[in-house]
Amino acid sequence: MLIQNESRVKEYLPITGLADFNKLSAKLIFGADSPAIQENRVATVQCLSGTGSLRVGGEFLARHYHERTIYIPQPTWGNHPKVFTLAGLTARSYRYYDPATRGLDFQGLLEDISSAPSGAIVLLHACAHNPTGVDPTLEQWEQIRQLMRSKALLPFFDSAYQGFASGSLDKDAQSVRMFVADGGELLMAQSYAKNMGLYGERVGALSIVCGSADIAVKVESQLKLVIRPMYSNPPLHGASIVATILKDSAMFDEWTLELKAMADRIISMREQLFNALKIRGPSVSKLWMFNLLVHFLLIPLCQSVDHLSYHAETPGDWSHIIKQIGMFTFTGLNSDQVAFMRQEYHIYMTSDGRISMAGLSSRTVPHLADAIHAAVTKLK
Ligand code: IK2
Repeated sequence: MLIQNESRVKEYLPITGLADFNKLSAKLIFGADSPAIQENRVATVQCLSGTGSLRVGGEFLARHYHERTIYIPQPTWGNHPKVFTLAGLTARSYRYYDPATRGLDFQGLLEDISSAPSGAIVLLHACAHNPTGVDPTLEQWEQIRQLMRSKALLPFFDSAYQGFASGSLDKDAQSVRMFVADGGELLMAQSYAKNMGLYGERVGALSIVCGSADIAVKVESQLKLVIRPMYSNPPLHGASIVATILKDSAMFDEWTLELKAMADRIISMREQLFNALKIRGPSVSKLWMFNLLVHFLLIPLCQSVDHLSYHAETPGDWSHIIKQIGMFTFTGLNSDQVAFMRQEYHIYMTSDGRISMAGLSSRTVPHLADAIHAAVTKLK
């Protein structure tokens, strides 16, 4: 549609980007009925994807906010500390992931956030935490919200995966909307890289929810002063794609269906990998033949075959693979095991053991399960 529209031009956008895109992006994350939007308390600027939104938000805070420390989860996306430090903030970490349970270290998180100085900034992954795939429950989010508001801590949400965690755009925005509903201030960095597949278009948005419409106007004006010397104005094409889709109800519906299909496929990959690890031992084709043999020959002979251990489970508890959320699984493999898998199986992942579930297919799951099985049995 965009290419065929001959009236389209390639003029510069305003410093704050495409107005329609900004409005629709705020609506997408905060909800159509968001009180903050209705009261004009949101200043939104189009930025260079999620990274650019974090950087502009970081520089704005370093210039104008009274507290320059930002608390980021441990672990987090590797770029976070660099983005915020170069923006002029001091990055500290709060406990997030518990390697023992491969789940959330909720107690550690609450303790660390409680001991942050009043007014400090806290970076929160809105959903599908990268790299762990571990998200707080809604009840835990509520506790985090209460604690942060009671200490006047400033939430800075990073939403790089809206729609990818549950398959529902609204569900994946619930954490953010809880904080907006209490009327307090927050920053929000949005990326369309993953959920619209617009990686290279570099399209995202920074929204600052303010205390009043008057403050939002001033904040927007100051954001322009951050952006103008940084990159002057943002790129046009990606934002036009997003605005076109968000504006058109038929295209929007089609997009949400595709998102759901993507999220469901990722969930199915998690189940397939988990099941493959449970039955690992002989290779899948051999196992399949073995299963046939067991079912057709041995079962009639031996009714207690269910108790026979005819296939070896991969050692360890792998239930985190199906419990974790979103695109990434934090496997719990150590760096030696990761190196072994690279060397022996040509499987490539970050050295912290993170794999992208989106990169897996039914065809490649058995190879990965073989490699994990070999790695954890050979290298403890
Ligand atoms: N924030 C988080 C939490 C992200 O995961 C990302 C994207 N990461 O990309 C995959 C990887 O390198 O691990 C971003 C922000 C920023 O993404 P972008 O600038 O592409 O929108």
